[in-house]
Amino acid sequence: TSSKIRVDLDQSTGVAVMWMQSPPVNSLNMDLLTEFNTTLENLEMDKSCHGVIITSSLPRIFSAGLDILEMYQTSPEHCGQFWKAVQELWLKLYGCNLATIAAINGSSPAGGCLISIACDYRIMADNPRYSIGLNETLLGIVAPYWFKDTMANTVGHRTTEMALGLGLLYSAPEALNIGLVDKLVSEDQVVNTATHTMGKWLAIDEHARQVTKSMMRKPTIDKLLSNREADIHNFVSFITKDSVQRSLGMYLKMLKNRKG
Ligand code: CO8
Repeated sequence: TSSKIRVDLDQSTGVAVMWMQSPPVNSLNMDLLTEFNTTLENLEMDKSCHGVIITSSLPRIFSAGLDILEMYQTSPEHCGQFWKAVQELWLKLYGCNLATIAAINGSSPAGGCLISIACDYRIMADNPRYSIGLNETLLGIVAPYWFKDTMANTVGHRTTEMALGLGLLYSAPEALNIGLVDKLVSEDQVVNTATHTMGKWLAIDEHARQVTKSMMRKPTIDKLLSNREADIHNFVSFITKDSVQRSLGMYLKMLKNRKG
């Protein structure tokens, strides 16, 4: 099977770029999740790598989030394995020892937003047609507490309450306004700017940076670590409900009908 992530590691700067390249929309299916996790793990173990930039090689889309087809009309066993891989991605990325920057060069709903807010810094293309947010309620599903915690750690409690309650997708300028992203640049400058910005993070003493990051994030990570099995169980029993399956089916139909 062909690779869903391309990695460019610049040995002279210690900066790796992970390009998600899974058409049509970089939806996070089992294959992409698994490759994402092993790629990040390998980079973290590579002594020559100090920072990673996560971006998309597809035009207009960073990631469409979790692949709905992995949780629609599949077995409970499959849903459980899928969810474990999603947990793994978040645990690895939110707790990553490397400096991490999301170079958001397109739309980034739900799981795409989760990847972004799990990074240390976010740069987005300044196109108002691109949006980002945790829109789970629009699908009739509920973002788990660790999605919510990561969002609240980024934009605060009240903004998160409204964003999740209404399933808001923010345009790039709106996302900058609420601090969901840190910087907007023109589309063709997103990865360049990320590379430049990475220099600032790598100029900080590495141990001091890592301990500080861990201090900020460890309580949120430990909450899931001490509760992984229960979280998988909750997900599986929720997602396999008839009513939830119907909502997902309607949402998929809506996505297809949206086309001209
Ligand atoms: N999963 C599966 N298939 C998808 C997804 C997805 N997330 N997103 C798009 N597709 C499919 C479309 O159905 C379409 O299929 P087809 O070609 O067969 O009709 C194809 O990909 C291309 O999509 P579009 O035609 O819509 O492409 P556009 O370029 O017009 O739009 C967007 C791209 C903006 C990404 C748009 O596709 C979109 O909005 N997608 C849905 C995004 C979304 O809402 N994702 C939420 C996923 S749920 C999640 O990530 C967190 C779940 C937490 C679980 C908690 C449960 C307890």
